[in-house]
Amino acid sequence: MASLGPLLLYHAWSSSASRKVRLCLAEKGLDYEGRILDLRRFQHHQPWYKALNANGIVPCLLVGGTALVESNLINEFLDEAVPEPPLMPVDPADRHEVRRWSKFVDDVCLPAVQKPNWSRTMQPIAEKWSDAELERRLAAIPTEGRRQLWYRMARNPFTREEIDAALDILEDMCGQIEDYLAARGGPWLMGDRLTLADLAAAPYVVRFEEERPGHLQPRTAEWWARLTARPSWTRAEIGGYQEDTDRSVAEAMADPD
Ligand SMILES: N[C@@H](CCC(=O)N[C@@H](CS)C(=O)NCC(=O)O)C(=O)O
Repeated sequence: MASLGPLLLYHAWSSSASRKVRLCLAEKGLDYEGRILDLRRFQHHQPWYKALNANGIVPCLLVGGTALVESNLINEFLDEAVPEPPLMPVDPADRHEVRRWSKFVDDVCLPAVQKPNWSRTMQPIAEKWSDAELERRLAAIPTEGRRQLWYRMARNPFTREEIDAALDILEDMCGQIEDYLAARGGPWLMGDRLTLADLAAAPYVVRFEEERPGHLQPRTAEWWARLTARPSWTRAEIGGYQEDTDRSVAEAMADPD
């Protein structure tokens, strides 16, 4: 196996993007040191972290002295740097398809999953802020999109209808997984090999399963059982959403603000 030198992952246990990278590291059999950031204490908005990830979000993987950001790009980097086992297909059209899945997950499923997730973990904190504290918090957030999200948590939380519509989007993603498994014959999204597309979708399926249990269609349920039975699933330490949020809070406690 190619050696990358020491790896340091800044992440949060319940973060979908972090889970995706932990799955890839596990599939590649790579050891790494983990540093938990407590998103509810805004450790990701501190200047030292924004120097590593200018967007102030997790994950960030330090490889030697280089900070890698964006979970899909980190996973592609890992696949290129550590070729075995390969997690990208050989055929260019199939490689395009894997990237399309990764982009779809990031563009569509991530904003959807934020609605139940943030309502549960961020809203109870943000809604208590005074106007002065809100202004101070927003000033530390580097991107307009996340400023708007935190503002909504503080002053205009997601409605039940918005959360239900977001879960419908995740249900549609699961329907697309079913279609892929049918069209390509499984056992994985792209056919006979596990790829980064399976890893990209997995954190969103786990949240969908928690929010709407028992809704996976037959092929997707089998794919899901297969994926979660892999040693990498255990190694990536993906637990329940609340339990993983609490775990991040407890572990990050040890670190000063
Ligand atoms: N496109 C980014 C998304 C990363 C992301 O949204 N991370 C979330 C956790 S899953 C985060 O840091 N949220 C905290 C915040 O936005 O304040 C990636 O794939 O790395």
